[in-house]
Amino acid sequence: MSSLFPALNAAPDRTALRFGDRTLSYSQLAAAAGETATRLGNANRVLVWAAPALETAVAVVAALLAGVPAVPVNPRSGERELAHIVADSSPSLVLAEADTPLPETLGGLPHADIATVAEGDTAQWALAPGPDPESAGLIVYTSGTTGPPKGVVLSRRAIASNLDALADAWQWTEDDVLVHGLPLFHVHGLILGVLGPLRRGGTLHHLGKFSPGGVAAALSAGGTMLFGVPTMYHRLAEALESEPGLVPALSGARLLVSGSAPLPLSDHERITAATGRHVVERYGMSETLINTSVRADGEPRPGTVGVPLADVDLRLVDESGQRVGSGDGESVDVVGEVQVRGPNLFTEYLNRPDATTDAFDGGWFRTGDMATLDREGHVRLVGRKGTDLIKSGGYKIGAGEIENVLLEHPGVAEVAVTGAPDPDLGEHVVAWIVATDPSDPPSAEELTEFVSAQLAPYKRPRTVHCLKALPRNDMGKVLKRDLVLPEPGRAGTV
Ligand code: MLC
Ligand code: AMP
Repeated sequence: MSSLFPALNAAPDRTALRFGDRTLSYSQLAAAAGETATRLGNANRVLVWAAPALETAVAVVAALLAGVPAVPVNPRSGERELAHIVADSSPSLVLAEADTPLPETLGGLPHADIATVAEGDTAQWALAPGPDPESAGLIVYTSGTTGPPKGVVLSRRAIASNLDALADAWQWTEDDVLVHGLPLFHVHGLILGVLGPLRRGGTLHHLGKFSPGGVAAALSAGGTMLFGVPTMYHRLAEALESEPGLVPALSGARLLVSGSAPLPLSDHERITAATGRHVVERYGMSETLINTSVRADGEPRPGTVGVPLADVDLRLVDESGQRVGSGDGESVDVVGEVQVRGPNLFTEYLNRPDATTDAFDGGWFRTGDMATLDREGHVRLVGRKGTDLIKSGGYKIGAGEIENVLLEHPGVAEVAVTGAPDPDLGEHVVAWIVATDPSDPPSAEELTEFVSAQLAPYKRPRTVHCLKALPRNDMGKVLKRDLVLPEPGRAGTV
């Protein structure tokens, strides 16, 4: 296969990465990644401690050059999810920035520092022909409705073809400077946000941590594209008047892209009214990378996620498995589940053959997202099939994972976790509990801390309600759709 990153050789002097004041040109990145690749030895898989730092980008490029599948992990993972990822992916070693204190949960795995300069001659790495395109490039963990997160195996072919399809949709070139402050352990921030600019031979300017001021400064300093989750665009919309320089910075950008969750029309409208720019929405998933997008050369379509990318087949299917909403005449605007097919799809869930089989309908991947198609084929997402997945700040959170942790608290007899609408986060996590001793229920703080010891901070319940009983159907299944407050702030302990 040709190289995933031709610019490592072809554009040695161009800036590849900027994190704060630290930059690496393509030749410096080739040297640093080559040195890091040398440290991988015969690793079968490598866990990358994916802090929002330049080192994470170097480590992932190194693993891809060496043909060693990389497993990026959130450095703020809780003990339980980290232990699960280590046991499930059985990496040979951990790559982390020098002097990073690594938790005991890593169980004494060998580790190597990520190099930022070459110590020996590392030129061969960037020149070597890549391994088999069907081989695994990255394994990204994503929450499901129940149980622990699943490892989504993404081939080098899926990554390369999807980034090239996005370049076509967004007219993304080596002249682009991409700005974002996304985390580097998911598809959005890492694959699109780091590997995307590097595949084009352009530049990534990462903010370290998202803030409207950081966005204003980076776009004013030459940024041409911005990536963010809707919470980030909401915060930009809120800051349009107060943040100096933000309006001209956004107005001057070539492309503003939102994804990972729905961007409310009110935020679209506020940003467009102030800046004259339309935010472009695209729709993806860990398992599929990006399926659809509003095109840079197309009409702005707020409220839709655009059209399928080149090579992506998309169809809507009803409950009985029949195709609906083909966009022809009467089936326009009929709701169905989105199914997709194409070179963008993942290979499998690691160690989960049954889950992999269940995820497919023939060659089509069942996304679980519900949508309609309009007459021109634009996709409008309208919700999800189940209630057990929550999107908060663009993070996917499985209700079952949090319920399992809370059930281990001695003060909790029963629990259901749901997502409640939130103007900033899209949804926030709510726990509904029945206390073991109703006269002495555990406090919300105690339960939140209990969860945060086991899971990443963003999975903590923001609200806890104590009920006498959970609403259940005749089969005993909790009726989550009935778990809504009659009036804001009325029921239970918060
Ligand atoms: C959270 N916090 C709590 C809490 N819950 N504190 C007390 N009680 C609770 N119940 C703390 C957190 O630890 C954190 O602390 C702070 O509150 C904020 O939590 P947060 O949830 O991280 O929010 P915030 O920092 O405000 O960040 C918002 C955000 C972030 C938008 C920057 O959510 C984010 O980076 N989202 C991106 C998600 C993403 O990349 N998704 C892509 C998935 S891929 P502290 O100490 O940190 O301040 C995908 C495919 C596709 O979906 O299509 O792209
Ligand atoms: P993840 O598994 O974290 O990759 O999340 C994938 C899910 O995010 C999808 O199945 C959708 O439900 C949601 N999603 C991604 N992009 C969008 C978007 N632009 N609008 C609405 N939902 C989105």
